[in-house]
Amino acid sequence: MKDRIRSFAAGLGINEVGFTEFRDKTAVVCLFPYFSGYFPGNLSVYAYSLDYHCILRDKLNLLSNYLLANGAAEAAGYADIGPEIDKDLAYHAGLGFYGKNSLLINPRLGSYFFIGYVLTDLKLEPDKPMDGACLSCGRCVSACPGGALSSGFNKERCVSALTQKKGDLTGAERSLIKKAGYVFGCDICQKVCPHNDIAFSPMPEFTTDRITSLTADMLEGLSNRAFREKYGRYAFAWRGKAVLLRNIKILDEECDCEN
Ligand code: B12
Ligand code: SF4
Ligand code: SF4
Repeated sequence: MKDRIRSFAAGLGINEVGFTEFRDKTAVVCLFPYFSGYFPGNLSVYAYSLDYHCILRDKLNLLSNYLLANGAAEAAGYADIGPEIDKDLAYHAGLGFYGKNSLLINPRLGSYFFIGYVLTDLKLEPDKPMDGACLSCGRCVSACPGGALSSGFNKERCVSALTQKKGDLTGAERSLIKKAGYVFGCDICQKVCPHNDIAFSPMPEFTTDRITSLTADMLEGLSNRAFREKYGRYAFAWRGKAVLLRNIKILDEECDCEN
């Protein structure tokens, strides 16, 4: 059955599938490679394409339906908002190892992939965690603009988190966003990682409808409704227009934000 599931998933373009137990269920964990190149601009790579949640949901629904048609009484797909930490599931399903940048790394895909899974009542033998570890070169730790990786992972100093934080930012927080140069997300700890020195082959869904940069001109003057209509299908839109405009302005500021 596991081989049949893997070959059905391969037909959906999912080539990395692993199995693990979660509570009394089996998690069928899938990796979705998304790297489609570094483009000039101020968005991080994961935010270029149409919202990955929708892309993953559609594929996981098809996989769930396949399981339901093949003996499962229950099968439901999750990405980002499921009951378990996605990286942990993927790690236990043998799909990668943890990097010092706090991301899961797969030897064939590097770290530029999303994780999604289907929880099902089908009893399938769990896979084993993968042997292997990140090269521990420390490049991500040194390159991180906020020092967020110096001892474990410090969300408060991660630019990716700051670009999504609502409300007023402190001078130090604004300074970090300016230093990193991103309006949404941050790729620095993945860019420098030698595990990403590979030939990527992203799923085609992540290579179309790309937006790689945002400017104030694109957003100013749009009502919230018009913003949703125009950009609501992109992951960068979920925190709303005001947060994006704030970040764009930080990047455009001439001053040293800490003063
Ligand atoms: C909230 C969140 C964020 C927040 C905060 C992350 C945090 N660690 O708290 C912010 C906004 C910062 C963020 C940023 C990013 N995120 Co994010 N994020 C999430 C989300 C939704 C939840 C994570 C969470 O709650 N963690 C809670 C804490 C407690 O867990 P944790 O830090 O992962 O650590 C636990 C385990 O992972 C494990 N663990 C951690 N390190 C190690 C090491 C070893 C050796 C072992 C054994 C275990 C282990 O132990 C911890 C306790 O159980 C997940 C999806 C999900 N539902 O899991 C995506 C997710 C982790 N993010 C993802 C991505 C792509 C990113 C970004 C690259 C996006 C970007 N370009 O900006 C950055 C990367 C930043 C970084 N260096 O980690 C992907 C990661 C894919 C991958 N290859 O690993 C995920 C899985 C989304 C997805 N469905 O694909 N993210
Ligand atoms: S995403 Fe950026 S700020 Fe966050 S840990 Fe990685 S390099 Fe540091
Ligand atoms: S940059 Fe080096 S230390 Fe950081 S995750 Fe990659 S291999 Fe590990």
